[in-house]
Amino acid sequence: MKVSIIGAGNVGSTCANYLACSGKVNHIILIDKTEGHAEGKCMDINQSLSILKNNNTKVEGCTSNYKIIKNSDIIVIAAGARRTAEMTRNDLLKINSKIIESTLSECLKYSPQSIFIIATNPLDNMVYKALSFSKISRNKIIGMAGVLDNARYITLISEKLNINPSNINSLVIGSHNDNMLILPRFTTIEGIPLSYFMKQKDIDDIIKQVKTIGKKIINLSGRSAYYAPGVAIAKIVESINYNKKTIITASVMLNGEYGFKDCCIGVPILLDKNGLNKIVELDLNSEEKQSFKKCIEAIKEQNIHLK
Ligand code: LAC
Repeated sequence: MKVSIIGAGNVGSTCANYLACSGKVNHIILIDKTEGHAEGKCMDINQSLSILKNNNTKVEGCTSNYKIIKNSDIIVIAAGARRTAEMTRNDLLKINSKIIESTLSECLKYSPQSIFIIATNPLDNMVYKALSFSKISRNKIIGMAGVLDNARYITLISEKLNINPSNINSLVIGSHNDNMLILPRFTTIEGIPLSYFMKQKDIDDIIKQVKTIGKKIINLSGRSAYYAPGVAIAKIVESINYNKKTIITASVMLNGEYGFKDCCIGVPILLDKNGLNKIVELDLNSEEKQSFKKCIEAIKEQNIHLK
């Protein structure tokens, strides 16, 4: 399995490091546009592999020469600018849209058959851009956000109740921003509804925290999150690589599901070795439908600026 990661920033290199150290992938390529950056990160990762006595994994770094990604099974796009104080969301949208375009054109030259995982923000718009620009089939472009948002939700529940997070099953769908839909009625602890363990007031408080925890991490650490985002991407890589047939939440193109089309948004999907196998359509209640529609409208409104 060959996995190429474009963008050796914090998210891309955390993902590469996890995939390498866990021994899940045996050939990893890291590419960055800044001279020497990816090469330096790879030296560091390869030294970890020596400590771990892992001789089966090869990690190679390279500056902007995409030839090295030839025949990758999976390509992760973790390249993109971060919003600075003087930038609007639309400025970021336009800058990152151009980065998705230039990165994808290079990737498609050398590895058109790959499955792509997109991690660049604003996530749902960038997945849409990747699909409309590349015109490749929707099953091959998966946006990572839901795994992260679910992990944040699960972590908060687990901390509040002092229960092992692996017991908790949750569902967070919609857009990867404050509009996201956190669905407590689809949240269970070993099959038992969350409401059995927690008062509505505490559930509401956790929902509020999930929506703002990305900002809290920036405020506390001075950087946007990267450990959990990097591992979340790696989990998607692993699920595809081993054809695990897992249900995860990811941003994919709707084609009539949930009553919408021409929009990428977080929904539960069945993931297999070919990427998106199918979208799981939930029977949302009227309030949830309204919130989902609000997400769709906001994403579509932003998509206009991608053109
Ligand atoms: C976050 C960024 C990584 O949610 O999207 O922290």
